[in-house]
Amino acid sequence: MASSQSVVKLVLDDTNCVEVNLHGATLTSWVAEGADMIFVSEKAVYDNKKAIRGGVPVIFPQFGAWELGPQHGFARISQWKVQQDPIKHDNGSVSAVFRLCDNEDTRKMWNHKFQVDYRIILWKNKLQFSLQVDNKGDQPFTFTTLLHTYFRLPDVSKTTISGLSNLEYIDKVANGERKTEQSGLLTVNCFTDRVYLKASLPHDITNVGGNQKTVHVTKDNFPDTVVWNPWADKAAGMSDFGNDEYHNMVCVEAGYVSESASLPVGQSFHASQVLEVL
Ligand code: TA6
Repeated sequence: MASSQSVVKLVLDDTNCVEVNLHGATLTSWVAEGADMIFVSEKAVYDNKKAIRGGVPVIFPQFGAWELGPQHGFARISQWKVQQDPIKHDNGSVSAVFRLCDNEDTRKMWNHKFQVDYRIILWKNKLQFSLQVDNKGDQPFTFTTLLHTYFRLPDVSKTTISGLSNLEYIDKVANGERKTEQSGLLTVNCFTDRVYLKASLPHDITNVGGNQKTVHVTKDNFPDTVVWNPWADKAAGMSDFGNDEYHNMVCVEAGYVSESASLPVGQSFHASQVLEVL
């Protein structure tokens, strides 16, 4: 990691801690009971320009291709500020808040005044991400947003993902064809890029991290769940991703992406996800 990187650490104890890089407010490590649950590519670039390949990039104000700016918007490649330094609480958690506001660069792409506050709360074996978007301007605006979580896996072929059965999904590998999930538990075994709609049930992701735990994912106001693994061919074409790293990750992403969120002047949008090690 380049020395110019600013990294904030949230430490509960020596086996439960988190690291957040202010470039994109990208959480790059979540150690739960001594095991890192989050994947970051060994080829990730830390130049304060490119999105960090892995961790939990914050996608805002656009998920996917964007005619006004970079793919997945500008939040994950912006320098965020620490709004609240890590604080230990009596309830056994430690939290920090990161903030991104509009600036000259963002307004050139997307001419709206906004404030995004991103609170990360670490408990023993549990991690909460809360996003608040405030419209600070004099015009309403719409956006899509997502937490692009990369889970670290010993072996993707041994991981199942629940909570997707019978859901309609947009299959971006099949030109956006709409399909229905037939499997009760999804195991990724090929290039996978799907936006599951109305994904309101929790997801249990099995065999995560070095100690092969199950991570229970719950969401509030993130109606969609994206599942992505580049698999071999796409991995080989990514300079910041190892050719074989697709075996050791899957993205299960809490998002508000299939429809845009509308935010009137002076109003706030809230969404959150909780990851719990069972
Ligand atoms: O979340 C899945 C996805 O939208 C895929 O289509 C793929 O593009 C992935 O994000 C990674 O995007 P990136 O811009 O980080 O290479």
